[in-house]
Amino acid sequence: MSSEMREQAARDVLAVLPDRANDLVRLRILVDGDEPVVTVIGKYNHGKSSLLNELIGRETFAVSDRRETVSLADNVHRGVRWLDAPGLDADVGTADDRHALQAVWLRSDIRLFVHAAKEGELDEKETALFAELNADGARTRRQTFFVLSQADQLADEVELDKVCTAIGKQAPGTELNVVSSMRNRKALEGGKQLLLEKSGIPALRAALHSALERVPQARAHEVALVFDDIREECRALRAGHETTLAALRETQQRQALEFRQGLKAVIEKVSGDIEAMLNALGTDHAAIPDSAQDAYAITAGKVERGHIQIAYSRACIEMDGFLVGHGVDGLPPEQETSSRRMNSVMIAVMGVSVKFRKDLRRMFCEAAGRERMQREFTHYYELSDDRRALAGRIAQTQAAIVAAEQASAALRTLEARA
Ligand SMILES: Nc1nc2c(ncn2[C@@H]2O[C@H](COP(=O)(O)OP(=O)(O)OP(=O)(O)O)[C@@H](O)[C@H]2O)c(=O)[nH]1
Ligand SMILES: [Mg+2]
Repeated sequence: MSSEMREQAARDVLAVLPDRANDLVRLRILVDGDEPVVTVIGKYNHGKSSLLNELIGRETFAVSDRRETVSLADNVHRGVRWLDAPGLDADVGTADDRHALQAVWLRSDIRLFVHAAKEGELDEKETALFAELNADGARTRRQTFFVLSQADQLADEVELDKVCTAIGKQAPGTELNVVSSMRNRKALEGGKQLLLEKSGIPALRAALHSALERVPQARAHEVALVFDDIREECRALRAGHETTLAALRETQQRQALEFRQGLKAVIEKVSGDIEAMLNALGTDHAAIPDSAQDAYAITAGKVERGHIQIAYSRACIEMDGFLVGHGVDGLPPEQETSSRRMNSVMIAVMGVSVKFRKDLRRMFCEAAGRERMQREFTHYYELSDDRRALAGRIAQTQAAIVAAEQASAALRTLEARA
């Protein structure tokens, strides 16, 4: 697979699971399969760089009695990548701290948690970090060694025992690797075998050696684990969207059904009223045009036209009550005119006035007329704000499902490469 494909696949996964960015970086490191990485982690001046130098057997990393390592440094020695990280500052969470932690989480297979013996107990931040490293180790099988460094700075074995007991209480069941880089150096320079052993460095080196042999299995385990996790998260995400979609669609259908049935009932009701009114009328006067003399007189025609208009208005008001209750009021924006009073669904569907019996009959008493009202009001119902918002949420959820499917496919692509 080309790196372009791999990047696209990573983007597809991140599009739906942005919190997985670090996991994808870690996977990439694991899959690339470079040499195992051993890193140090701990507070500054606790002897991390010195420790790495002694383990490697040469002065690779800078050592000093002030805050020294400020950025990551690495060195490959005998098939192992040694990564020196800046010290954590117990008081301020600095950028160096984040950088160091990032390196530990993303790059390391084996972590050396370094704590200077003369400091006694762990502080809160160290305790939390060590617990976190162990919890991660339980999951990923990445190993963490507790290194009690600068042991020569304690007066005697009694002091050392005190410190070990105190730390043992803070981190129960932890094997403490007591070391002194200084003793190791002196022993090597002076050819002193007993001091060399007392430095704890050869023992730690041996323990590291076996740990390094377990790195390939640990990596394979971690690759499978991270893929499983992300795959499961993707699946759960998609399932969540599917549930949401089903609920939204159910609402959409239920609302539409309620609207159609409610509307039908209202139309039947007002049509029945109008039909009864029309049937109660006698001779049709409305169609007889008024003559010029009738301009200021009350004629039978005028009375009837007034009657019809009132019946029509009543029907409209009743239907309007139902429509407004269902969010159908103004015209949809694309259909609005400059006359605000005319921007009503009622007017758009019903017109402004009806004067003649035959028009009322056509509208309310014939199936075709009633069906037209049912159809047109339903049309405007679907264009109402709430219904559009609902349709929009459905479209969004569908898009989210497609994205989740894409992410799953992308993950399979990445897995095939692993
Ligand atoms: N006595 C004694 N001093 C040590 C030992 N290891 C390191 N030191 C001294 O402790 C100081 C700090 O050592 P570094 O190895 O630079 O410590 P570090 O943890 O890498 O420090 P930062 O890079 O600043 O985080 C230096 O002055 C070292 O010489 C040791 O085993 N015994
Ligand atoms: Mg250092």
